[in-house]
Amino acid sequence: MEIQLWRELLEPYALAVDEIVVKFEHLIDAYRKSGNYSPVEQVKGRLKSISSILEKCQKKGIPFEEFENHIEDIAGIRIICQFTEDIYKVVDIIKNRADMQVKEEKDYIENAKKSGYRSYHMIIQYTVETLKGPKVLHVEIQIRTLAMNFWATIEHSLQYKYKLGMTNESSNRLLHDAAEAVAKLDEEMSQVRVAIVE
Ligand code: 0O2
Repeated sequence: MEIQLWRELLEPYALAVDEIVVKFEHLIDAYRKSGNYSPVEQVKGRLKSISSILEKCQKKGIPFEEFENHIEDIAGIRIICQFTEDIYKVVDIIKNRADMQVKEEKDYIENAKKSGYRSYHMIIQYTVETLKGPKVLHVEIQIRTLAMNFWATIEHSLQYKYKLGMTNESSNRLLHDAAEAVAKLDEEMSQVRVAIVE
């Protein structure tokens, strides 16, 4: 596929990422200006790179021209919260929004992945206005605490090395143990919060 065509196809996803990030930034602002605690600490967005899309198509046996129908994380939003309980508040906020329709949810906090990965994932349908009219697309929202993000960021960079054969069973076990320590830390921070609030 021509690079120009890729750019045109990905443009609506870039728009969705920009719009959703701005919306959550304004939500953080609205909470703070009203003197309330914001369950959203930070929001980040990213557009999947063409090489990652191609890699995913190849891995899943998806014909390149059908990538839009099968890859649901071309537009990705990451919401970072302070406490685990904030994650579920953010989930409710998203479910109650008129501009985001939840299509799928995965609770990797209740059911952590084998690697130890914890986060709450949502696939939403979101409409952007393009020159050709409205376009409904899928956006993946990952919601996690600062601590979960700390673990996932480091594990992700080690996974890159893993592809090069640098991690093994024992390092995977260490990573899993670290994930459990992170889960315990989140739990303890929630207890500290309750103690202080009370
Ligand atoms: P990137 O570079 O973050 O975009 P699929 O999304 O279809 O491949 P699945 O299993 O349905 O597969 O998706 P899942 O596991 O719900 O979510 C995939 C995304 O979650 C990954 O995207 C990661 O961002 C994140 N993720 C899932 N498991 C792990 C893990 O063990 N460690 C870390 N650090 N992140 C994880 P991509 O496309 O793999 O990568």
